Amino acid sequence: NTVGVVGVPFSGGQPREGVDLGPMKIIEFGLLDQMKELGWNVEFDGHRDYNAMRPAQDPPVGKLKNARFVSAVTESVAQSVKGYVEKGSLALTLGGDHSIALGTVSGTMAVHPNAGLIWVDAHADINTPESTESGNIHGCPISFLLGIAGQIKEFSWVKPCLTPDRIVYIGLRDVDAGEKKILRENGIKAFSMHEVDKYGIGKVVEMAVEHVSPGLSRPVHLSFDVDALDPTVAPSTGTPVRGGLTFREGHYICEALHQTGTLVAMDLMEVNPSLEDDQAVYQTVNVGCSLVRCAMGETLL
Ligand code: DIR
Ligand code: MN
Ligand code: MN
Ligand code: MN
Repeated sequence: NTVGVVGVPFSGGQPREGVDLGPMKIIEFGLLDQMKELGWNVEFDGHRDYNAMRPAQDPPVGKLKNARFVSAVTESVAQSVKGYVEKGSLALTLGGDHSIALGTVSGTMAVHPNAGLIWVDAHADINTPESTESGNIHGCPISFLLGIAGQIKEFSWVKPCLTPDRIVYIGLRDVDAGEKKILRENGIKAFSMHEVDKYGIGKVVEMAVEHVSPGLSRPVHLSFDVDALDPTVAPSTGTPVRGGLTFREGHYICEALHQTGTLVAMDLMEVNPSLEDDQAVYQTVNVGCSLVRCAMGETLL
């Protein structure tokens, strides 16, 4: 088993500096060796320098901030992820902000056009260029992937590659009014924290998997925003929201997805080592690595 690690030190999808340092911190913490200890062959081509891709001028495109920069970086990420997935490796992308998933999911879908997407997040990240209040593209990747973002020429490389029946959310609790309307109108399945409380995480994951990969018939891409976890568990992230997943609930999701044998790609996003104190950063990086290990087969017994 081979894992291809894509480190994406990029923060242009949101305004807070430092989330670009996430991949370096996670690798420094020892994730590559930890994966080797689990029996994986690890390919890592080093941290990219995306600064060379920053355009000299990047004025807002409608409300969207840094559109050209986000587009260039995510197009490159899509190629990297596609490369790993097409040779049968697990593509593991370390962010960076969640706009990067525009690239990772595009890369997976280029190889497995029918793959399911499990999006674990406090936020729905499904704003359109019209509905976004912040203009931050990390709140928008799903709308582009679904092809409901309209034609934005700066993102002409993005092919709609996702259908509303192949995405499911777990952990939502901070969804904009415009996003709620989009979720409703498209009939998108979502397990908010309310459903996690109601059914328990075991049942939620079972239902989520069955939704995007009925009878385990489709490969699965897991996109994990660390802010899905409660801020007491993962404090060092740009947009923490209280009332999140417990340590065990987050890990259970990863363990259970590993057990399905369907995982072809995973994203770990929004770890920001420049927020909060050293202890909070350590805790967040530590839990991030631990989630990845569980998705790669680490077990309690
Ligand atoms: C908000 C926040 N819905 C936005 N989104 C965040 O900016 O569109 N996503 N924080 O991770
Ligand atoms: Mn997100
Ligand atoms: Mn989020
Ligand atoms: Mn928010």
